[in-house]
Amino acid sequence: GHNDDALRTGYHFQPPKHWINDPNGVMYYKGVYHLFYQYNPKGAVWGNIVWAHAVSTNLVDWTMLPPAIYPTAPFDVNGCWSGSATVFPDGTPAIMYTGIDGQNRQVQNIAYPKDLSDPYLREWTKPDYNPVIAPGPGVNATAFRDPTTAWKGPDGLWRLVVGTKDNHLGLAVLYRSRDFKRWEPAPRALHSGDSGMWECPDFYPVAAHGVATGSAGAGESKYVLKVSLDLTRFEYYTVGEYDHATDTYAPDAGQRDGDDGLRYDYGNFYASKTFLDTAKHRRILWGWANESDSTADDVRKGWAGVQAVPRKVWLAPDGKQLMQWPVAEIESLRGSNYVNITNRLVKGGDHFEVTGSSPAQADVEASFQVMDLDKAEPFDPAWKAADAQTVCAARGADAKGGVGPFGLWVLASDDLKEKTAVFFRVFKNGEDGKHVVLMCNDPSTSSQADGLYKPTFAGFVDVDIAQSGGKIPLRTLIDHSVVESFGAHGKTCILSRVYPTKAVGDKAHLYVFNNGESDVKVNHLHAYEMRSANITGSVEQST
Ligand code: DQQ
Repeated sequence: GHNDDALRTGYHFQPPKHWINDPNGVMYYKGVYHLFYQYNPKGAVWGNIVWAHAVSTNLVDWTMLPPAIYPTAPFDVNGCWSGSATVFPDGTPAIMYTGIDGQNRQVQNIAYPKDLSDPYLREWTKPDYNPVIAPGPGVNATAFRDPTTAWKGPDGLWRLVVGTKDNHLGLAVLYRSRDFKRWEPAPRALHSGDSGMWECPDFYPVAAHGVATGSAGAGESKYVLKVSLDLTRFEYYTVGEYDHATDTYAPDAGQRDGDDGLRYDYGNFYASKTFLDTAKHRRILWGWANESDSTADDVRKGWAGVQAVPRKVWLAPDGKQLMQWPVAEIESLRGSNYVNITNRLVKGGDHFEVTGSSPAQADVEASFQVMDLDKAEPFDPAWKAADAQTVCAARGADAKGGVGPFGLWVLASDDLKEKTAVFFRVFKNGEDGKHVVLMCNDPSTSSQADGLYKPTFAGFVDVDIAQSGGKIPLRTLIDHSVVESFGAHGKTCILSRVYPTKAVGDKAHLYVFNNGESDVKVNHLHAYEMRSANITGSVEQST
């Protein structure tokens, strides 16, 4: 039989059944975190899209609520697609979302809470003056969607961005408003790029020190623009400057733009959205992880899609990339069942099992140390950022190397026929003598089931491993069918969906492996069993 229920997540957000995709309208309002998300109330495939709703006081435990926004009017009769929340200076929120209207045009609508005294903001009202932004002349009405959170400029006007395309040119088009009701297109797009339709744009000031105020005046002079590329189904971001005079954004010099650029996550992570947590002065990122089994599997399972754990995001000290880390609240789920390993050497070609925790639902933090960096193989200077995946796919976790592959086998069966490898590989650049670190996720042996999509995922890790004495840290969140990893304190992240048939529940094992020539020392490894999040309430609309 199938292990469908055993593959459901214990602490990654998912509703009891049916299809979910993009996180929407994420916000913090009067002590409550809100997560809305794209949801099909009728099945485990995309369709009939509404905004389902869940609330939490700790970003870990959730109360499920009935859909907050669903088709009711000509301006959204064919679907309520993605959008964002804006919290006004007086503390009250509004939602902007894309409605699919009676002519199947994509239009932007506004919704307000019906009752501000309801702490959960269960019901939302759509004013009759919707849509507030319709596709104007020259705008592709079937590619005009996903409004961002709005921000107020120095001139007092509100601004927001909508994703669109003009042939192959992806665009983040800007609209401005004095009253949040009448919106005018700006003469120029905020930014554009030759990468096809830009879905789910996100634009925000970013804090260098990890204390976000959301105000560009408060030392957050750098901005981040993220877009989700419909063509590749990957997301890219740049760090740059926002010129208020021209209302345009430009990536900093040296930032790779387009599909060779930086990604929040080099794995299965899409349609993400951030919000400012004014309670804890941090910016939090939500992203959707699709299934990588077949549609038939999803229909049989009755569910599809999860949200990645909410991640804190901030600017790396060098200002060149973002850092991400699971919100600290997730650690409250760490159980008493816990393993601690220190200073254990793993010789080239060896592996050992980490016993004593429950590794199907776990949080593993480790620091590895390469003992002989001189064993690093030469790095081909022609390899670009986009090639990390090609390199890791060509030289998977079982291919012997000089330094690495070393790391974890997670969700492994006792005979090791099933295992997902999360690992590092270190090369040496002949030109400048610098080491190049790759982080990879190889699910090619994750399951003995057929019909699964098992791509190798990989990204470069921008660290000086020689400077750190050969050390590289890794954190991996394991949750039955989710493997979500953070390399080098959150410089490189990879989420992967896997569907073991044997390495399930208490049959799952955790190993450390080293298939490189150089020995590797596990400086420390903490493996915590994770309790399940407390999920209450119901997504069902009461009748
Ligand atoms: N999903 C939504 C769209 C968005 C896409 C529809 C991204 O609004 O562009 O469910 O996954």
